[in-house]
Amino acid sequence: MDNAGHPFLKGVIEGFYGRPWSQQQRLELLGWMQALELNTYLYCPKDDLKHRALWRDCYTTDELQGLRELIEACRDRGIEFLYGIAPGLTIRYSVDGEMELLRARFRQLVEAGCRSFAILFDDIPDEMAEVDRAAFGSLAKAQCETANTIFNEQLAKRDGRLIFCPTPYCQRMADDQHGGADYLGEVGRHLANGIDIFWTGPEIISREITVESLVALQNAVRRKPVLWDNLHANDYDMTRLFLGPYSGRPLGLREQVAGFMINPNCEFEANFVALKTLASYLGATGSWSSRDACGEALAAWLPRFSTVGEDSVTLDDLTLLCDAFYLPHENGELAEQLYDDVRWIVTQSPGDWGERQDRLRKRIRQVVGLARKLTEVHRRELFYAFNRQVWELREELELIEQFMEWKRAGGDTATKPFHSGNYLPGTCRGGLVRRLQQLISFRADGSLVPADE
Ligand code: GDL
Repeated sequence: MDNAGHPFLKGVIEGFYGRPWSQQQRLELLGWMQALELNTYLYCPKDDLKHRALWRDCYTTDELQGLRELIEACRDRGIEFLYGIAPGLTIRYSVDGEMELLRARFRQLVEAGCRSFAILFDDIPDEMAEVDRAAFGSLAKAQCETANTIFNEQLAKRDGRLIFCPTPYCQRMADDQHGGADYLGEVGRHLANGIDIFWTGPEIISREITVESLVALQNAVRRKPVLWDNLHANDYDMTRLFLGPYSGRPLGLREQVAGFMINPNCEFEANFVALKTLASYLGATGSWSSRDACGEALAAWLPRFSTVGEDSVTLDDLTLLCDAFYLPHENGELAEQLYDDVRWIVTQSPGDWGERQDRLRKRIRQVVGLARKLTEVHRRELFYAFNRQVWELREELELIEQFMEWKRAGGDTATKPFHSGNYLPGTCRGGLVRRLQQLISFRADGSLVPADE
């Protein structure tokens, strides 16, 4: 096992689909990272055309200037800047001209001051052109040789780092033999020792990552992987937002990897808790609680929510916001309680509501108040980051509140249906996607349920 004595990577990947962060947001990110002692930033926004679709073209002088500014800003803050390129959609591995174009791009970035890189072969078709198969035998070998050539020619002598993202980058893909039989074994054998590899865990979005799973992986790839952690990524479902803490990774995992890099929410401002709790996890000694770390992160985040109005966002408001948009597989405590109360009130008769009705009413009013306060936040990007989701939550809760009052006043859906003026057919909850979702849904175990079942 060899990770070539490189420093342990702790940081952020700008690696999601969708609108990349702005330059100003990136500079802000670097400030947060420096304060949190996170040491690595990887630039690889999927929808920067030159990162993937136009990987063959060099950057223009203007574009390069933006990257140069980031490289310098990283250097000033003691952060390693990594530039990521993803040629896998269209590259012909065996064609000399292709290698030349790749070399030119690396050279351009090296000249701009970048010394570390990532070459990404994720999310590409699981197939190879015949010429490539004839030349290399397998996709893994073609990709490894491409990475080795660049590394040996341009990076090794500069003490530059290269991270390789395999085509099967999680255990489920490897088990499905995505990328070919024994892809990871081939990577272990062919990828140069000094090159690192990315891994997202058992799944693309891994709820938990165990020490044992990584020991098995290390045996295949013959090095410790760098975690590409998608726990907070929301590009696959933009109706959601993940404001909860880093979690589901035991402290012992830190010895089994060469670094932790998170690829978080597309909305830059939504990532403060993710970053701060990652830093807290990485610095923890003895025991560590993700919920406690979350509380600390929210307290540190609160001043960012100053408003133009008299009414300020409170820590309890922020906890409610965070709990309502927590993690992919988990709601926060307050959201779980709110959900239980709503379920009870919707399904039981008012005589059995007990103390739940007051608690729920208070929470609904709090969400309505929070939605209003957020519209008054000075930092507009912060407000825009949540507006869509908070708006939707408020709408649903106000509907529930109306339904609750109607039920309490003796309303009975069996005799006289409830109507809300805000929910006219075809407006809220309308559109093709919602209708498709009603035709096909999923059980809790992930199995599919067609509408007529
Ligand atoms: C992926 C993509 C990543 C995306 C994430 C979440 C990797 C290595 N690649 O598969 O760009 O943001 O899922 O949708 O994770």
